[in-house]
Amino acid sequence: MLKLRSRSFLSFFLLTFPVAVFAATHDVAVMDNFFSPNDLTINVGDTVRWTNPPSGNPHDVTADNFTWASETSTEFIFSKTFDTVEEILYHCTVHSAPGGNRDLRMNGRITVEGVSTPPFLINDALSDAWYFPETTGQGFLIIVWETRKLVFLAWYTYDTERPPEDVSAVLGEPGHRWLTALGPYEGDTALMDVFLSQGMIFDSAEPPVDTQAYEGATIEVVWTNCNEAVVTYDIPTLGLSGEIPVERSVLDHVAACEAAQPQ
Ligand SMILES: [Cu+2]
Repeated sequence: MLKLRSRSFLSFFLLTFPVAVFAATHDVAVMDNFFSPNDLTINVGDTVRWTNPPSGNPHDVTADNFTWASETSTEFIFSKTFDTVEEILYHCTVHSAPGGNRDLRMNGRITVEGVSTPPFLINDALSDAWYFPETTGQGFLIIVWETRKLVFLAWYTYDTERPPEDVSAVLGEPGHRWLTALGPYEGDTALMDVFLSQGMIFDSAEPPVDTQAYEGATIEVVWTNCNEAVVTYDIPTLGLSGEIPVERSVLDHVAACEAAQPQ
């Protein structure tokens, strides 16, 4: 019974701990007559807690611009949360003044820094079928090779206008088009050159494939998370460019992708 309860507690702890680490409390001791530490770098949202111990002499914590202050007392605990990126200078009004040298006098500094979220990292688990729900007739097959740091993309789409009524195809329909793209990636972004394969017939070695790069054509894919990316295409020789927000057709590999992100 006891074991079960400790396990429940452990699960609770593990589930709640990641939330708790985002905002920290930093302690500063109010000494005679200095702050320890007197120079502190914290993240936005963190709290600083100044403690003047019971046996202390009268001190206070006062912003150099006088926008906030603790009581002046022989014993206090004063906490303040900092929600904006800024540098704060403070002092004790009993033993110093604004702008005093903190290494010689009772002055301190807090540097509040922005919390930078780590960038999304492209990984193998993004390999999938991607599409834009408003244009379901086309889609993208994307493959990521992490070891080679390459992304391949096949865009199954259509011509820019419908073929004439009298144009026919044996297999499929004459409006079908597919483009391929290949290129390196870094962080959340893959930048690929666009290729056009042509000249072949169905399941045959002859005539041989003629694969050509579209001159200057690029496709860039930027992922924002494990199920959202923006495909930006630019085919300058045809005057075609645009952005397509895409998502996966199924979500089976989202968990593996999320596991590959930095924590
Ligand atoms: Cu003081």
